[in-house]
Amino acid sequence: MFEAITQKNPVMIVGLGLTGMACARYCQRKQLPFLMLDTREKPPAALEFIETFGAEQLKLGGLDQTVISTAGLIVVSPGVDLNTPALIAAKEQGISIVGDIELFVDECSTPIVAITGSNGKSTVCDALGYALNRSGIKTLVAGNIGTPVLDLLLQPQPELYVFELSSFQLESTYSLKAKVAVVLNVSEDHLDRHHTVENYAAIKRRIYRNAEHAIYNIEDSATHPQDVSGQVTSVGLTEDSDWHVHSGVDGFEIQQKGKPFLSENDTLLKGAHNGYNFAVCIAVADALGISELKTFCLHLASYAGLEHRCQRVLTEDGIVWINDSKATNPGAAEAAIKSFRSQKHALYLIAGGDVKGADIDELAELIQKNVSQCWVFGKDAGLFSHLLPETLCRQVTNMEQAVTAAKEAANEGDYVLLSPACASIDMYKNYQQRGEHFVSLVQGGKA
Ligand code: UMA
Ligand code: ADP
Repeated sequence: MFEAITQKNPVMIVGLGLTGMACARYCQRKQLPFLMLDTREKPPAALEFIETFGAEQLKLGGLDQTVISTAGLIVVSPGVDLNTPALIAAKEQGISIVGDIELFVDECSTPIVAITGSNGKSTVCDALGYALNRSGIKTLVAGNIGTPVLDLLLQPQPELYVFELSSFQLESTYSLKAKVAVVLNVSEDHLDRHHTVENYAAIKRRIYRNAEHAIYNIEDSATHPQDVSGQVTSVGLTEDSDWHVHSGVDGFEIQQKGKPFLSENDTLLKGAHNGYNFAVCIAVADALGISELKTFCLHLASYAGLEHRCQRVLTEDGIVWINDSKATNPGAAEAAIKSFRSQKHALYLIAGGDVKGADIDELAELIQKNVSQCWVFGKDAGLFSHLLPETLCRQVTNMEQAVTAAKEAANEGDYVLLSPACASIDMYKNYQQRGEHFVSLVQGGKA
């Protein structure tokens, strides 16, 4: 991969974010000459880059085709579209274009569990890391969840890596040979970049290439592996799946051939979608050959989950406020509504933001059947109010107005769910900031 790199034909790192900084550190460690390029005039990490590597290696404000054409290798950040004209031209010229995951797998032969899907990636990766480490298997978790994989090479090698991989990362990865590869589910997301859901799903399924063991969702045909030579395991709600998420009056129970392994009564994390997530974790542990699966399940039971994913907000008003700000696509919001709908209490919803080209018809139907009132704001709020009756769906200008309205409407015992179905980027820095804003308004008393 590095044959063409010289002082005159350096590595060109495209995108000065977390990944770009990790790539620059990697090149410096390997003494590879490199330039950093970013389309933005002022990418957030510019100062940090200049302080660490100097300003000469930095080119901001666009991808100059003449500069790029001299690259010995191009390393793209996940946020950079491979269909950018300068990158298409470089590819036609024969310059290799890879992402950070490709650099990592070229360097490191420690087994990797690779997880992708539209929803549940971070929860599954984090829960796996939690339960595997407690089961005595030294595991490091990284990738789309937040830590760039190349920075792991600075740490002592573990026994196992668990990588969360986005479609953006899989698009620039060619040589991954995962020990276990999983596609959790596919629902509409990132269509502004991948254009069709078929294309998006095909990119996700790339994770199965050369995998020793593929795990898929039996109910979701877009996750089914095709032409894999390794072992294959199914997880799902139907009894004929290898790992079956049985749904009963007390919630989920995870079974293998009718034998129970873990039930919702015992887990800190609730909801049918988390039953599925845990079943995948157990299937992964089984595929890894962990003999003490019952002990592994006990660890899963004590896993408390990540912030901003169907997280209960502590309040004294008797209303159950749920922060699900990480629901950045319709599929995630649908899972939250299904988890919290009930005959016993009213369910209120706060949604909206940037829907990234996804279709919200099914979500609208679910809202109509299960939600007493919803408030929407942000870039694509109009899409919701177009599909839903005015009495059910009110367009507001911001989170303050939505929380104020919810406080007026909800009574003790009712649920108010922030599950936006949209990215936050039109009004917030990220989903964390949106979630924190919601929590502060809910807890602050005054919205
Ligand atoms: N950008 C430009 N010009 C550039 C380069 C980037 O405008 O030249 C923009 C991108 O369009 C994007 C932003 O800058 O909006 C950041 O992109 P990046 O690839 O530089 O981001 P990093 O800081 O390197 O973070 C990336 C992942 N970001 C994306 O995929 C957009 C992080 O996932 C990941 O945690 C990190 O690498 C470490 O591996 C975040 C994410 O939003 C959480 N992922 C998407 C998702 O989960 O839905 C896929
Ligand atoms: P990802 O990393 O894929 O974005 P997260 O675990 O961060 O996944 O969860 C993102 C959103 O998806 C949250 O709103 C969460 O409640 C929801 N979610 C988690 N697991 C699932 C699942 N298996 N199916 C549908 N939605 C899910």
